[in-house]
Amino acid sequence: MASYKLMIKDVIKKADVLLEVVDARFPDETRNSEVERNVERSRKPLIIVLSKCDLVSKETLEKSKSRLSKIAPTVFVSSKERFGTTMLRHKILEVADIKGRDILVGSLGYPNTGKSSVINGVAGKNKASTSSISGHTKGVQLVKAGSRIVFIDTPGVIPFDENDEYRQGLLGVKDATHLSDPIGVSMKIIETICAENKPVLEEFYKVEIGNENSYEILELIGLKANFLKKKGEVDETRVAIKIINDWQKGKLLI
Ligand SMILES: Nc1nc2c(ncn2[C@@H]2O[C@H](COP(=O)(O)OP(=O)(O)OP(=O)(O)O)[C@@H](O)[C@H]2O)c(=O)[nH]1
Ligand SMILES: [Mg+2]
Repeated sequence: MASYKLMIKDVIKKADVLLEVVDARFPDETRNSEVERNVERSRKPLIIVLSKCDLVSKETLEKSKSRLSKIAPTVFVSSKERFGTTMLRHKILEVADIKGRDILVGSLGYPNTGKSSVINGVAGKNKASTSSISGHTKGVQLVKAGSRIVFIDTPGVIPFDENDEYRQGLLGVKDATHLSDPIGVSMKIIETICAENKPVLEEFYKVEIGNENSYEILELIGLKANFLKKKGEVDETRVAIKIINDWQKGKLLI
């Protein structure tokens, strides 16, 4: 799969400014060091966009922002709540040193991170097509966003490792029914939420969490929801699928 590397290089070559769109719920998992290295080599300005910030608490967001700001200017955006898009526009105009023509802004990132939605947020109109199904944007397309800015919308160009189920589950690239290990993925979701904002789990599933590990928490949630098998033990797969669905639908805010 060398074509995606060529596409990334081509977009970096054409653009004046690059956006790396990462999911604010797990910025580290959705950053890509190869993309960042390529942009650095090009000496073009990079802006990290923490997308879907409506799904994350202000505290978590500020922490991520100050951490990522050491790498590149970081802006958080919620296309859903129309938040941060003006800031992003200003940031683009600030970092680009282009006069007398439109600024070309390339948007890069994993599938489903919200690249097209971010572009629409800045453009103010639904010019870039979006979908909850990943891999929605097919070819590279140009989107004019008001005066002075033209975006290059790209498909989720970074391929996942075949074995990278966790990332695919967390990102909603594969839904629960297509994951081979839904229990493992749901445990990863539980771990992520526990590390960031445990009360969210407790309130949403009406459970009390002490020192339990992620598997034990899964069982607690199953017991509370009464997801039991015939012999009375917890139906872990059914609980796991529910947790993954809740997470992918954005019901569990962290
Ligand atoms: N809650 C929330 N959901 C969002 C936000 N932005 C995008 N989404 C959702 O995330 C999903 C993917 O959005 P897209 O903009 O199509 O993502 P993309 O990165 O362009 O995806 P591909 O083109 O498939 O790689 C859609 O279901 C959007 O509704 C946001 O700010 N908040
Ligand atoms: Mg897209």
